[in-house]
Amino acid sequence: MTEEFDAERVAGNGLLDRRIFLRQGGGLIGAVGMAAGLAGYTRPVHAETLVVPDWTKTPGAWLQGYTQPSKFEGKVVRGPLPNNLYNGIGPGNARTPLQFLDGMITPNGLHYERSHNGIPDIDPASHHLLIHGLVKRPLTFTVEALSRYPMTSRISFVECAGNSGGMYAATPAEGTAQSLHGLVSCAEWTGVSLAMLLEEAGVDPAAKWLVAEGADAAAMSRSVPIGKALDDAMVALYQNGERIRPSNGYPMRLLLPGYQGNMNVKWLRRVKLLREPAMTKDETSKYSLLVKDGKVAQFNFPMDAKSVITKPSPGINMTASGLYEISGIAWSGHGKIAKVEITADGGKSWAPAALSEPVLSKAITRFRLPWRWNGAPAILQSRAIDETGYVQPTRDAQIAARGSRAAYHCNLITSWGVAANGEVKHVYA
Ligand SMILES: Nc1nc2c(c(=O)[nH]1)N[C@H]1C(S)=C(S)[C@@H](COP(=O)(O)O)O[C@H]1N2
Ligand SMILES: [Mo]
Repeated sequence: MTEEFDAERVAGNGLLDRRIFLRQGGGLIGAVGMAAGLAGYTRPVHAETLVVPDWTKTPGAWLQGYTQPSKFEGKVVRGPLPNNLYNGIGPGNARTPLQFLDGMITPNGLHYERSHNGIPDIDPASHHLLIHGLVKRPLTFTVEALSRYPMTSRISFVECAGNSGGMYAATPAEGTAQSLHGLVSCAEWTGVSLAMLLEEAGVDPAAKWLVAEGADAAAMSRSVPIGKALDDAMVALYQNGERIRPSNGYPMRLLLPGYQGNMNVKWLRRVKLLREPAMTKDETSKYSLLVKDGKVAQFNFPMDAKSVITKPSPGINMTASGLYEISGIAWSGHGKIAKVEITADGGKSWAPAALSEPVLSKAITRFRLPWRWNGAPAILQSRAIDETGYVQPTRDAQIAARGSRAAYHCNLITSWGVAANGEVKHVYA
């Protein structure tokens, strides 16, 4: 072993060195893998006859035009869905089942959704995007016209500013990673750079803001600083390679990487360039961060760094003591995730997790760390640090800074309590 570390004791209560998973350097794996007892993942079984199952004995099912997940994955659905108060129309949200997913990408059918007044049934042949206001040439684009422009792709998370709001509550809300944190998802978005379209329209130097408006019955509208619009904003047409789902903005949405989900206007129909922010209903009555003295931080757009452990987590319980992989997701609206640290002793000692490649700016990053659970109660937490050096705050620090009436932009550290019987619950540590 060339490097000096104690694989068994990177941090308290059984956290192991992240490097025991590295594929490179077989020597290290050999030595440390043995030392750490990687064999502990599986239990030896008595030799068993290899049976030939029924599905091997007959030809399988016929082809489908658009495939569906296995019928055995029926629990992997968005939810909990709200009561259907208005006969299936109107406002609602659906959360991503984070605890059942792995990797960094959210499948399209499981992308979270927040729709303020239902999903419009838009015929792409009759949809137009208008760019007007302080421009030299107002322009309208059909879907077909936009589809002829050069496309760019980027993997980006979208997160509702109301996500994790329940973590501000005085007592720990019962829930899962999904119900507590499921208003975040990550997809590869493909579309036309907004800067390119604005350049074609000719931006008047007096334009400092734009207001983006959706074609839904909520007429969702948000003001965006011109700097963001000319930086990495996109009129997205595709989501993970296929046309955007109706629930996520078909046939086009505004993508503002790292900014409040609400500003990523779905069913985009209008971009108007302005001198001042429009002060729309959606940016004045909601989505603002309360600060301690009862004032409001106006126009704080990026979502700060956050992380959550998805495995184990409520509903994804531990079984027998032994070796496990702790895994979860981290993201920051300010850039790349630089580091994720994990504690298994309620914050006394921390170990750095391995970050799965690719680690991309303003995208979900998957982290992993081996843990030898000794079967005793434990408190697991993760904390994300982004490339600006920002550290995800503790619950006490965030509440102290914002007061008890805060509702939005909650990114405090989540604690999962593991009981001796393996059950995992949301706790305050
Ligand atoms: N036109 C329109 N755009 C919208 C909304 C809406 O109701 N109408 N909801 C917003 C909110 S509050 C969020 S969090 C995100 C959700 O995006 P998603 O449903 O694709 O996850 O879209 C935003 N864009
Ligand atoms: Mo939202």
